[in-house]
Amino acid sequence: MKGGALAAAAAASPCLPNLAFAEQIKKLEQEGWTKRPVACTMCGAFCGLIEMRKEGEPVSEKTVRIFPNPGHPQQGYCGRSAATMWVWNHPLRLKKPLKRVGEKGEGKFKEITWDEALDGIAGQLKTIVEKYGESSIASTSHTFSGFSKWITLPLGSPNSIGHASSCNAGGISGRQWVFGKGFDGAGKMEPDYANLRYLLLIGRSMGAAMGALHTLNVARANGARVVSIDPRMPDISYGDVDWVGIRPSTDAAFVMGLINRMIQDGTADFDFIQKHTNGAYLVRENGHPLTQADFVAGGDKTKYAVANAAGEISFRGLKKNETGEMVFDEDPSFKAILEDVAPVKLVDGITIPVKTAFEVVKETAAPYTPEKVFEITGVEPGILLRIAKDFTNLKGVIDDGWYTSKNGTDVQLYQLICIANAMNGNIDIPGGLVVTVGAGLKIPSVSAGKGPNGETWQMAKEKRIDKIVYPEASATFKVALQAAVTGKPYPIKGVFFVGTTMFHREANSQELAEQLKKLELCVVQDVLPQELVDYADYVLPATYFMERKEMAGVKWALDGSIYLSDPGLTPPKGCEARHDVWILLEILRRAFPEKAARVGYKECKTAEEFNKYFDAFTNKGFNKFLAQCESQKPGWAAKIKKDIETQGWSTIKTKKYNQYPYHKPFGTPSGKVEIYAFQSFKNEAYEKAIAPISGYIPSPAFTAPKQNSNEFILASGKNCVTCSGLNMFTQPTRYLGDRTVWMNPVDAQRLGIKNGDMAEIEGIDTNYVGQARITVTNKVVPGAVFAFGFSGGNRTKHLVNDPEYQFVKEGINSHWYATGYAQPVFGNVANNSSVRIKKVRG
Ligand SMILES: Nc1nc2c(c(=O)[nH]1)N[C@H]1C(S)=C(S)[C@@H](COP(=O)(O)OP(=O)(O)OC[C@H]3O[C@@H](n4cnc5c(=O)[nH]c(N)nc54)[C@H](O)[C@@H]3O)O[C@H]1N2
Ligand SMILES: Nc1nc2c(c(=O)[nH]1)N[C@H]1C(S)=C(S)[C@@H](COP(=O)(O)OP(=O)(O)OC[C@H]3O[C@@H](n4cnc5c(=O)[nH]c(N)nc54)[C@H](O)[C@@H]3O)O[C@H]1N2
Ligand code: SF4
Ligand SMILES: [Mo]
Repeated sequence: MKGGALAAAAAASPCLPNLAFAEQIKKLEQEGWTKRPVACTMCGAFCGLIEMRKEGEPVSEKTVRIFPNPGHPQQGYCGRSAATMWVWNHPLRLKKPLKRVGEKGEGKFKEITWDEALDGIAGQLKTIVEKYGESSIASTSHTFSGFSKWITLPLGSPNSIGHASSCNAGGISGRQWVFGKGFDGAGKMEPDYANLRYLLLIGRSMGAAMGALHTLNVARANGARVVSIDPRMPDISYGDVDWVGIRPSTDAAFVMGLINRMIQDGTADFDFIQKHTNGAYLVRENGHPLTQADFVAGGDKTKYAVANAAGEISFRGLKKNETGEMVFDEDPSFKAILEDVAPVKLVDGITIPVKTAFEVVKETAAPYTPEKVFEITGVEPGILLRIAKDFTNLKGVIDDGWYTSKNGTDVQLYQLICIANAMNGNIDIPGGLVVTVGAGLKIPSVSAGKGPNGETWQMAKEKRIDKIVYPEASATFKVALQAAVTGKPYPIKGVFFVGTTMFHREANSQELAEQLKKLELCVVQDVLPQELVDYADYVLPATYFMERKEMAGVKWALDGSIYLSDPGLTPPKGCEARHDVWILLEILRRAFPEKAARVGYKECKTAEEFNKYFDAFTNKGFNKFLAQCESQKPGWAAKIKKDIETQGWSTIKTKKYNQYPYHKPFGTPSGKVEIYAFQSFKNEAYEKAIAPISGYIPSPAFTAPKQNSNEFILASGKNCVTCSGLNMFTQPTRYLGDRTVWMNPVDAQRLGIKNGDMAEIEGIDTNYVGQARITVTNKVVPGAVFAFGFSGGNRTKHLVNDPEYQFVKEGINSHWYATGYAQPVFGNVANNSSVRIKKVRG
């Protein structure tokens, strides 16, 4: 396709139809291959794929081919999805239930039958629950459709805890502090990739991340400019993306430098700041906001004070309208000022000096001159000035992140990133940071105290364990593991790990290994023998996404769309893998049949029986959804059904721009975009642990390395092949995966290290020593080293003894060196660390 045609196609649709693939799919169809829609979970992002199958022949990687689903709102696009069939009949695939026979961590198992495994686990579960209560049982997973909750919640334990503290918790929390509850979750707000003009990626590799790369490429074809700020050069930087190297953990100084320039140069969107942020809201000298209650006896503490040039005071807040919706309650004609408010007289007769929230932001940003930013970050002053100019001229957007568990200061960084976006006035406009719409499809499921058929029950009285320690935690599973050792805040005795590697997910591997050894019951459900398996009492072979049906909303797209994933494979011959939810409910039923009944579950012996039970929820949810759509627009239900049948997805709601915060309030206390977080005043502990706005904070997670020595910050991340627990074992990763540690030539020369040398890598804080080959490359900044997160460093023992698969053990796992520091309020964990490096041999 020529440039013009490409641009035209892109303009017509946010999803550029992938013609080359569409043609191949069509050709195979003509040759008699059948077509099925699939939602990919090779990394858990659920991108839209197409599975083509040569019917009548045995299933293999030759008779099943995977393509991106052309036109899908979140089109699949990566090397890992291409490796899908290498997993299905992988030689190391877990085939039968296993019971540990050696010590924990040793990896010695014997094969047992499903009945033996399920009865054995159920017996232990019952004993533990009777002794320590339901809450002593926890479960966790990566996303994988939230299967892990199907044991804990019906059991009555609140401890169904996700993986966020090692993934996107920093981003979620930073966003929560600026946009509030309801806008903080994954996928609730996104950069409008398809309509971008200018995108700053700060610590976001876009290695294929969350299905956004395809849409981003549409914008790039349309001339959008992309800048990557990263200690290492990510693959996206090949071609037209500008890579700016930065010292790890110093990004807040860079963003503050940007905010400072926008204010000093007058290029910030002051009109937006005045009207749609809390910038004009008055605060006392101690930073606390002034409300109507400070000015009027009996005044409302949720109505915030603003002033105009004449020194008059007005109040802004929220109210419910006639239909019960929250709307802004303010005088739109009142011209609130952002600076230089005269002292104000309060209800108690005292006159006090005041500032605006904007002034606090301005003062916090003021020290971050280009020179100061250079000193902290290593980014040249000229580059900062250029980026500030382009960012404001093009009304650019800074990606507000995905993998944001790096340095322990991530919440503050992502808060600043959201603030910089708001000060650029690009919230909820085309090419900005926008609020997505959901499709509204709800599949009945289990939640705390509520079953899929309307059942209700009493949950255990304890609070979710991580919330006790980190009150605003999205999910900090390490608290449950700590409790296995300390018994505090209450004991955890048994854990179900449903599709998660733990060793490649969580910081501080030594601590993790010790915690796992303390569990009385450790059940691991997986597809492949990753390192966690070695610590399990029982290992249970699970089906993976190609072997089950699912319907849900498309996860990370602006429009509200729904998808069907119906790959229709069954596990290969000799593999007794079963659906994760069946495994969990069968264990529950055998231990507590009355609790399994809470979700309407009775014994299902065969996979077919179980699918009937489980698919009924999907059918019920879908039928209800169709009826709702039909009542809104006759004929719509038939169209949706046809879409699903022919393409595997259907778009239900189209994103409308200019809604938040122009007409509808955000979830913050003020309803505005809070460039100064009022939520930090929720209580004194918060105020100490998370300022309403912070500048650069050196990482509290690791000892800073000495400059120009053999000490480095070790950063990690992903790319298109060397990632995710599933992919680690596949042949593409064997040959394309990078299990080396990257080092800048300047540092390598000082240490006498040549490209390919074997080096010893020792944790400064954890003292762990590992070995890896060094790649000497300009693709990493001096003073930092880089290793991919999921490529090697897998220490699994007996189950991986096939010489073909020794490659998974090469290299390091950056978690050997990370301390496991967690932010005190949000509990997001830091995965970066500091290490010492010395050459071992050439
Ligand atoms: N290819 C691939 N794609 C995936 C996944 C996968 O496993 N592989 N997993 C999915 C998941 S779960 C997620 S959360 C998303 C994540 O998608 P992204 O958010 O794009 O995450 P990463 O690819 O890990 O990129 C993180 C980047 O941060 C850089 N970095 C590390 N420390 C610092 C620092 O201190 N400052 C700065 N500026 N940069 C730093 C790393 O070098 C790396 O390039 O991707 C999803 N998609
Ligand atoms: N150093 C470093 N650490 C990181 C990251 C990084 O970039 N660098 N990234 C972080 C991020 S963003 C995340 S999300 C986490 C991810 O960390 P993990 O939660 O470990 O995620 P995955 O690698 O996707 O591992 C999924 C596991 O589930 C198995 N599996 C796949 N499908 C199924 C299924 O259907 N059922 C069952 N039972 N099992 C299944 C796979 O074989 C694999 O072992 O790691 C975090 N940790
Ligand atoms: S980014 Fe790749 S691996 Fe992840 S869901 Fe999408 S297609 Fe699959
Ligand atoms: Mo993630």
